[in-house]
Amino acid sequence: MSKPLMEGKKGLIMGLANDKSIAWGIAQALNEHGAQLAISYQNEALEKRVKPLAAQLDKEPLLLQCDVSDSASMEACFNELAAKWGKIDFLVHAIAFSDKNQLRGRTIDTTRDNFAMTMNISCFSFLEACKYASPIINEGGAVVTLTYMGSERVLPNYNIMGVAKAALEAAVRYAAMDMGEQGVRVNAISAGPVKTLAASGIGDFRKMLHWNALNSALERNVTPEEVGMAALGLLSDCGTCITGEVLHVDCGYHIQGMLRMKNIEQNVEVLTEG
Ligand code: NAD
Ligand code: 0WE
Repeated sequence: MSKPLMEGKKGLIMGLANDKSIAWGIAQALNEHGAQLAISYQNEALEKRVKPLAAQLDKEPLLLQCDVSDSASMEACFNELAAKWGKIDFLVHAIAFSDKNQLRGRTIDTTRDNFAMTMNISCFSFLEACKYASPIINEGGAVVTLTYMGSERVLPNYNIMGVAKAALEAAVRYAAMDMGEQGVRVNAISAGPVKTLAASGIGDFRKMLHWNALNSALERNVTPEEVGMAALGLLSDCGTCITGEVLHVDCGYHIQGMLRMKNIEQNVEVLTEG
């Protein structure tokens, strides 16, 4: 391999839950390229899952607890990061949450409380993380967050999450202007569907994966490792003039204008089974 892309770079990954997490795919790609990682996890229950993953990295990571619904927890996390490391070079935000019971039915039935909570955790937390990262991130640094095509088009059951992701993508553009003044880039990756904890219990998710594979340009789904490689590109010096961008990492699903008839006809049974 030529020179590792992240040698000498340090940064924080927020949103690691388990080995299926997109954040883990990103952590592995950055680790392989020499990055030193800090990892934040939501609560003690997840600490148990995160520790054995942390042990698999080449450089021992700094583990921090951070519940993004609580500004004090967020501030404490960044204070500890600043105290231990001083400066960082990158930030990864891979966090979203909404009430599961409202990830079905009609979006217009979303409650005021769940609207606020969903926007708070899935969008505001990104802005607040950028705010706390701003004084400690080096010039030439970069931020990446994760979004989904449900921000641009209506997908069944994604509901208020789609609204929150549209806000997140706008937040990426505003944060890119703010942080551009300090030479820091801010981008989003719009990933295709991946079977993670955040996708578990979603009705018909298996069928959705199948549908995406049949209709994407590459006729398959993305892996967390591939999302990790794209994040590596955006966070490393491969991406030095890319900012404010939403990069689709979805095997080309988003360009599709009409379903692939041959594939649908051959898969009617699996797509319609109960
Ligand atoms: P995941 O369940 O592995 O990760 C979601 C993370 O959000 C978890 O680590 C969870 O602890 C964290 N989180 C939720 N509430 C939090 C809080 N209050 N404080 C701190 N952390 C909190 O699932 P994932 O699919 O890897 O999700 C990561 C990101 O990728 C999310 O933004 C999601 O919207 C996005 N995304 C996922 C898919 C997919 O199909 N899985 C596709 C596109 C984008
Ligand atoms: O952004 C996401 C996950 C969003 C999510 C999922 C959950 C499930 C568990 C947010 N909050 C919760 N809350 C829970 O309690 N994705 C892009 C994955 C995803 O979720 C969907 C999808 C896709 C794709 C929900 C409905 C339809 C499609």
